[in-house]
Amino acid sequence: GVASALNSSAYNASTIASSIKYHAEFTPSFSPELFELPKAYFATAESVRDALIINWNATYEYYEKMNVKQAYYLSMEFLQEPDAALGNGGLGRLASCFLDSLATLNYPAWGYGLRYRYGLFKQNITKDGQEEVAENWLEMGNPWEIVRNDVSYPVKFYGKVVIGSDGKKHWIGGENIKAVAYDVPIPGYKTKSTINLRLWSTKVPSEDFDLAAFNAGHHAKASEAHQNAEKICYILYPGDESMEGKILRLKQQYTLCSASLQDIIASFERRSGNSVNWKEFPTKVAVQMNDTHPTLCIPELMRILIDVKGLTWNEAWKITQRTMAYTNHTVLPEALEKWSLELMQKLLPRHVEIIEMIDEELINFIILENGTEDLVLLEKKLKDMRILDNVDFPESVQKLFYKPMEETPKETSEETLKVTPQGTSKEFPKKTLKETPKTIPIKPKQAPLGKPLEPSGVLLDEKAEFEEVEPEEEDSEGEEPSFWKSDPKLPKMVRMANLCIVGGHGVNGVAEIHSEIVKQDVFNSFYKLWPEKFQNKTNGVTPRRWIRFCNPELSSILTRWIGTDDWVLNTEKLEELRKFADNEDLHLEWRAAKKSNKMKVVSLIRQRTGYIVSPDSMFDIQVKRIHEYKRQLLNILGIVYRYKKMKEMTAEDRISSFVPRVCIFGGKAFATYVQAKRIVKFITDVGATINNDPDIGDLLKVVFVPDYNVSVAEMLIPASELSQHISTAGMEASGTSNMKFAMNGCILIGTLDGANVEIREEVGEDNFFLFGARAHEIADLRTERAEGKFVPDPRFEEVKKFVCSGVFGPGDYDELMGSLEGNEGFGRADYFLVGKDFPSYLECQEKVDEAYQDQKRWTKMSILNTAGSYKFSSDRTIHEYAKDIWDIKPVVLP
Ligand code: 26R
Repeated sequence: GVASALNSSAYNASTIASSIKYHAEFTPSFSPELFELPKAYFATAESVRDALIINWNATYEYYEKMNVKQAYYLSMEFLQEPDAALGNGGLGRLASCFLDSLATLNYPAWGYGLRYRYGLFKQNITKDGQEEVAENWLEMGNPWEIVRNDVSYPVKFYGKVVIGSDGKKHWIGGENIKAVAYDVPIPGYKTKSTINLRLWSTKVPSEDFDLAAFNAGHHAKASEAHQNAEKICYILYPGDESMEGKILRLKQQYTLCSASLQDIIASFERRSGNSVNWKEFPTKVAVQMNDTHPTLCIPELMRILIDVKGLTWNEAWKITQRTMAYTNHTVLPEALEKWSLELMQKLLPRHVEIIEMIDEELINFIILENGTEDLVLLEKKLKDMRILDNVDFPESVQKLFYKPMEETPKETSEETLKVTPQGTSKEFPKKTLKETPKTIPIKPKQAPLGKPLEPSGVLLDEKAEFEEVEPEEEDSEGEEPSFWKSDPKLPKMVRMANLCIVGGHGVNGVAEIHSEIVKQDVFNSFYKLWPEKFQNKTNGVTPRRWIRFCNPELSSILTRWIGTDDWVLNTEKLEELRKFADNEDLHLEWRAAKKSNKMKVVSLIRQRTGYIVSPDSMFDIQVKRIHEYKRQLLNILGIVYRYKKMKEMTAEDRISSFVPRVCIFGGKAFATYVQAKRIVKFITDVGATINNDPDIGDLLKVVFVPDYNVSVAEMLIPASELSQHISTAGMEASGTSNMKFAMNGCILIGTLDGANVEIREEVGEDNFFLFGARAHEIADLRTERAEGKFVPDPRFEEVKKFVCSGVFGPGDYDELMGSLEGNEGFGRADYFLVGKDFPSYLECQEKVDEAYQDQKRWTKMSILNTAGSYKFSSDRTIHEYAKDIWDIKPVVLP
């Protein structure tokens, strides 16, 4: 009854009310006596969900019927609030913005992820800094999801590979679980199109319960399998210091890949009817891997196509490459995923065979492309590009370099190159070397497995060969292990990004400067080999959530001045504000809206921290994950410097020299990232001192808002006047909050990093506070520091000394301040160049104060930020992915 009421296009107060009443009564999450807020929320959400299901079904049926090409966005994180914090930060929130744009723009697309039992931890701030508490988002149930008990797939781990009677390889799993689908409908804005976010939850296959053990009283043993299956979806990013933790993470990644691909393939087969043509798979399916976390899709698709569907290696390889594409979201070396080959071999033995084969083909291809003329270069290429790291080269490849004397070198290397019979696909085209490979001095007895080549390509002499070459503990630098022999002391690894680049047709960075770094630096060897694979897709954010929903007051101003609310869909319309940038009526309205948003944050801060701040101060905000490269330390040291200067002045001078500011921080530190947690503690200590200093009053407040998440962002961003995006140049892939801030009329202070570069171009350089070293200068600056040639600005020395003097309490800041020294003993020697950028940061902050003192000028800058932000709608980004990577077209429901 409810469904049919909602099915009619007549949504009116009475059908909506009766639906809510229905759910309050018959969807039994709460006891019947009371009708309080949580119950009202659930009943309302469920009634909205009913309406969404109707559109979801219509969308699904239509796509199936039209059999159009679909894009599938695979992500370990999706970050939506208030309910589902299934993510960390930028990457997960981006995925959610993309779903909003995909639905709104009528693209046939689905998201796939995992349904973690606990989202990212809740952050408490105590006197010791950050404390993590489990975030039990499913405790009361999730009114938005629909469990599909009939949509489940087996996922297996461990076991072994056997050759079947059909002569084919088969993987017999040692541990079996099943992944069950939970669907979250994602409605588009002003369209019927409602797409799906399918989240997998893991369970034990039903037949696996050990009834006998349970009845015999071995209860723990009987439920072991359940626990084992269910723990895969317990939490996002389980600690991976232990072996257990590593296995769990790999199981998570494989579960996402395997279940999603089985689902995608089932849909393809269903849509193909009786005539499944696997060659058409890439014309119906595009899979986007959100960073490397879903990389196992590549060997998994290969495995299914070859072992289950009976395709040849070459057929499967072409299909896989044309289907998959990869987005890179970070260039930090420690965040580039590597997995232990040994671990992967145990957990996924067949996948490792496939990865080894891909690696071997890649090696052969690199040798063909480069020739063997320049062995030093070849060595560098192979080292850079191989998927397997620290793994012996296949014997066939070693033969290419070491030819036993008896074997006369051939005119061409045809023979030697026929190492992999599969190496004939177009994607690894087989080439005949034009020239005879360089003749290499040969050791008759000890050829392939003997002494390594030196970088020059010449064999070590006899003496060295038989000498004890056990490297001494202290100075082993001299004896680098050969590039084609593994070093037994180091683990063998699988480099996931390399596999993604090789196994897909597209690789993209997330801002122009980042994509350039990907091409010219991090993956340069691949770029030289396959320039056509590399693209840029500058990130975007959805204007529905990040303007229209979170900032209703600004939204109504925009609609009134632009003359239509069309800007919610067509953000280019925001540009029309430029004409009114000097209009005093607009200025009045603009400032009033900002003030009203600030008032809400005054309450939020009071409620969450107890601090009372003035809405007349400038709201200066830095919210993002706490990370050294994001340089919250630079910000807080700037504040400390400002505080010190204030203390040195008379009250009168203080008031005339400084603009009153509320400096707001927010963000979570990864639970095991010690230095990041020290930064959190330091910020709160500085706040405790300054906020209680009667000399300072409202001139300066420092607030750390605990548990920063999407909901908090929705309040802070509309209230912001200045926001800080101050990473060491070259390190922030894009940033996405910078876009949200600009849209909401906030002025940015930042380095030329990530999307800042493009934001500054769009809003105009007069409307952006720029400082700091440029990306191309960083390497030399680091060398300079390491060599002790850097002369720090006296203000930097002054501020560190002040911190260490104990003004901020008895906290131990040695490690924190020490990390900023160039001295030996403190490992990274100010790796993030806080000291280098400190003076230009201070000078830039002076310009900020000056600009703010002229409110007319500031308001104009603010308007021009909103007006210039239209490029950063995720609608623009999604159109680009659809056209350049996925080759999909909008499909509007009838
Ligand atoms: C598994 C582990 C290695 C891991 C590393 C890094 C897990 C998660 C991450 C998160 C990274 C990839 C991330 O969130 N990157 C951010 O992506 C945003 C969206 O593209 C960018 O805006 C932001 O600059 C970047 O840091």
